[in-house]
Amino acid sequence: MKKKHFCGLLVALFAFTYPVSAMQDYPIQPVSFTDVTIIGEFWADRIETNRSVTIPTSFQKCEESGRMDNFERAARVLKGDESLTDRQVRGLSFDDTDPYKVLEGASFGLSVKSEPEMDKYLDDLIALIASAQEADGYLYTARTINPEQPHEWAGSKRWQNVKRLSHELYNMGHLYEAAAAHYLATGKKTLLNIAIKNANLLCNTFGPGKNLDAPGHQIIEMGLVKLYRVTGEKKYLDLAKFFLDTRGPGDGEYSQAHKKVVDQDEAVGHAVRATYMYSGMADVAAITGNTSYLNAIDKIWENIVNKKMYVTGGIGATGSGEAFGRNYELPNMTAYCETCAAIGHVYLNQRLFLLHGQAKYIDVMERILYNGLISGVSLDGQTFFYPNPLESIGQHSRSPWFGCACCPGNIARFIASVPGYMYAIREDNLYLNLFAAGNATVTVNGNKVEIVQETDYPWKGNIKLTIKPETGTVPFNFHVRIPGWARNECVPGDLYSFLHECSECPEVKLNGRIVPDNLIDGYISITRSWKNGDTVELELPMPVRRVVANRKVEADQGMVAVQRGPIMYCAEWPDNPDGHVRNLILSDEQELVAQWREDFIAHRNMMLISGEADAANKDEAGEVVKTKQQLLLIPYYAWAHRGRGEMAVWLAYRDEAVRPLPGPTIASKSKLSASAGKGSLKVIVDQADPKNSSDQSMGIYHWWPDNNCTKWIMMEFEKPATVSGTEVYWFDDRPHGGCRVPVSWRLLYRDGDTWRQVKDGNGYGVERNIYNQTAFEAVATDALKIELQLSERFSGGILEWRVD
Ligand code: FUB
Ligand code: ZN
Repeated sequence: MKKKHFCGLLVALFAFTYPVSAMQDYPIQPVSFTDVTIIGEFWADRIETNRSVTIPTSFQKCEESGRMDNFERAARVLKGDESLTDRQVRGLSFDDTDPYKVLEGASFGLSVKSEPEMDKYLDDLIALIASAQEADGYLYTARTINPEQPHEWAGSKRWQNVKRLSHELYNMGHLYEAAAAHYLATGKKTLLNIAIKNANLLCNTFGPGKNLDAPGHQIIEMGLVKLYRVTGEKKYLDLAKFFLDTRGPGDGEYSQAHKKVVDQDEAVGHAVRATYMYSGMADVAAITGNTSYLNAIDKIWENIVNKKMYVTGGIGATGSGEAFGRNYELPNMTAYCETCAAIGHVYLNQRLFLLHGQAKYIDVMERILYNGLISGVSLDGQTFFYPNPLESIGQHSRSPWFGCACCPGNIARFIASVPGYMYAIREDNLYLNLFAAGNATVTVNGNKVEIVQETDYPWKGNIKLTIKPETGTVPFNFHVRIPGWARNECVPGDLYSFLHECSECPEVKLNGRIVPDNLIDGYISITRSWKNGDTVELELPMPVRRVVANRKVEADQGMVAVQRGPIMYCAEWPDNPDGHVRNLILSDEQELVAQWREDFIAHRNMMLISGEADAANKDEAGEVVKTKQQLLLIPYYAWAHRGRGEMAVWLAYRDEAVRPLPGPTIASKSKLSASAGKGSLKVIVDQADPKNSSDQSMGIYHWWPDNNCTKWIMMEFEKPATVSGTEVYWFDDRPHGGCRVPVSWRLLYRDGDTWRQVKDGNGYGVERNIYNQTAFEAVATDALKIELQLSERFSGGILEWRVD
């Protein structure tokens, strides 16, 4: 296997240790990414691509999209520059966070690799940020540019909307995170001083006896803890705790303000806000010993992992509110699984591991990392996913940037720090959590030890570790994680399981001799005085596994997903005959084989899975016909690199789950067009019957958020036909969504160049949960058109359209 080198540790001038020594913190401490060098192709490629492509292009996007200009205009306003004519606040109230996040990622990069040009770029950017900070520390361009007419979410006065959408504190959370990273990377206090000035303002503004409002979007809590760690100023920690304690009850699930944080036991509301809050609770609990926070986040973790997590590790089932769904509500095509939420989910699991020392958190973290998180950025580092769905009919594609660009910057900062998730230390205990070729320098009980890791993980399950104490022998307990997937445990809990037991067992050898299988908390522990050249070898069998979901997950019933090692697979259109994959049936008997492929998607090497499947198609009579064909599966993270088309993580293996291709009907063979809306029009003629009007599982075509207007959908037949009836299944996602059945509609047919209404049309129903039938006088035509009137307050959409 080809190896690319990631140059680590060239400039480890400032190690990532907290300067304030006697501070209580997580009982287990991660080994800083500055002390871990990855050379293994999988992550080295990601990290290098992030450094050399994602970070510079994200900065460029921030420049092109006016995000830097916002700081510049705010600065000119503060200087009283009368020549500034454009004082209109545009974009989103949290656009400042995008440069902050990329700055954080770039700082992480500077911690391991000297880049004078980037260093200078950051200096200039920091000077720009400083110039936009108000005299008392307030920093929020969405108001400073035009305090009389700030951003519509900002509120007319400072903090007025802080509980809702102003994001004044969210912006600062990201600033503090960037400031800590920049300071630790470069030793410069330029950004840190900006953060401190702002944090002091917050300490004077918020707290008991002052403003009691909770932040509408969390992250300030984590940011304040980082600021506390680098400065030792306890008031920042106290403010973080205050922001947690002042939240709720009675302020809604969206921002987790429905209950006091310590009373929460279910993951609800906006998934990014939620995971940032739970992570902030873990941080404060680690430092203060607050057990009520711990009890709450332990229960919430159980809820996520047992009831609300996708098999890719993604979270957030619904786009409405970018939120967690109900327990077991995990639709695939409409899965939200925001990239930022995957990152927040990693933060939470890492923190729970640092508190509890159990590998089950790393099992979840690994699942997120290799699947639903890195799917958020293309292999060339240039395009991104915001939601990461598990199924597509071609409506999804990556984008180089977004109006709401929270995800690219988050990726940029996260990927740079990945080596920091591999090892951890607690006194004389060294934990090995993630596998990647490279080396790490750890300090166990005051002794420096180098660990060299040789492996082709995640493609091969053999890992060789060579231990090299700097001097003499060093006693410590080496805890080597045995991933759940290698122990027949797909996930901790019962949300997903392997369809079949694997009889091959993992094996650990110390200096060539098998170590007894004394698994504790997911680790095999070896206690000894380690001497130079000691080796630990790990053999993790990696057969292809079939995964099934808990019976309560309706969306996955009768379906199977494929996993090998930590990687989840999917079927994508370019690799399978006719470009259809949602109609495939992967029977239980079918053998699946791992197949190494070099220079494949985006010129990357990867393990594929091949076999055979049945393709299910309906014939003219509507009967399902099955045909054998080749099946090729690719790692889920690598999908959507070759244009739009079908993709599915879950494939049917039982009859009830089969989704045949539509039979040849007038509708299915027609060309469809409509007034501009969202979704794919193909779904409305796919002959998949919706369960009800809010069933989005098969896709919808909708016009949200448009309302109070007329829309149309047109069906142009392959050849003229005589038609006399039609059936329409309307989309309606009441009570929470924004779509309802239309107020009225009519059917037109094409007569030469003219559209005429069908004669004696009766029906025109606008009922929910049924096919609304309309019969009319038979007419020979080559096209039909529905014209519908959306209601005054709501938008609308369509699930299925049949023609008789
Ligand atoms: O509100 C700020 C960010 O924008 C959230 O974290 C994302 O979910 C997106 O809504
Ligand atoms: Zn995001």
